[in-house]
Amino acid sequence: MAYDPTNIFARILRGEIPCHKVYEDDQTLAFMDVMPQSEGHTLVVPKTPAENVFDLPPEALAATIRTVQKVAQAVKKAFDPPGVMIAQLNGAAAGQSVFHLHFHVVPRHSGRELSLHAGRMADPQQLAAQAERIRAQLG
Ligand code: DGP
Repeated sequence: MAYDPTNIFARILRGEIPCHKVYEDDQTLAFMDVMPQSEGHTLVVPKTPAENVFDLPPEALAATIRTVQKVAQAVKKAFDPPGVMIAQLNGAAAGQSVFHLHFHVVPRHSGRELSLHAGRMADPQQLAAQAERIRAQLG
C-alpha cells in the first residue's frame, strides 16, 4: 500500500492539527497518545514518511529508536511505573490503525489492565499536564 500523506500523524508533523508535544529533533517527534492505554502513554514518530517498519530507511529507524529510548527514560522518571512497554504495529492485521510508523511507550503496572487500544479519548487537560511532566524530565 502506498504511503497516504493525509494520515493523522503526517498532518500532526505538518502542524495541520495539534498535539501534546513532549520532544522534537530534526528526525523525530514525540507526543501524547490521545487514546492512552495508561497514564503517560506517548508516541514516537519519524519525520520521514513511512507506513511501517519495513518502509523506513535504517538510519531514520535508528534515529527513531534513539528518541524512543530517550522518551521512555523520561516517561519512567515522570510516572515511576514498575514497567514500560514499547510496542510497534505493522499492518491492520497486527492492529495498526494509523499508517505512519510509530512506537508506543506505555507505562505498565502489575495487575493493572491496559485500557482498550485506541479506545477512548482522554481529557486534553490531563494530556497537557502529562506532557509537561515528561518534558520536565527531558530537560
Ligand atoms: P496503532 O493502532 O498502533 O496504529 O496506534 C495508533 C494510536 O494513535 C492509537 O493508540 C490512538 C492514537 N491516535 C489516533 N488518532 C490520534 C490523534 O489524532 N492524535 C494523537 N496524538 N494520537 C492519536
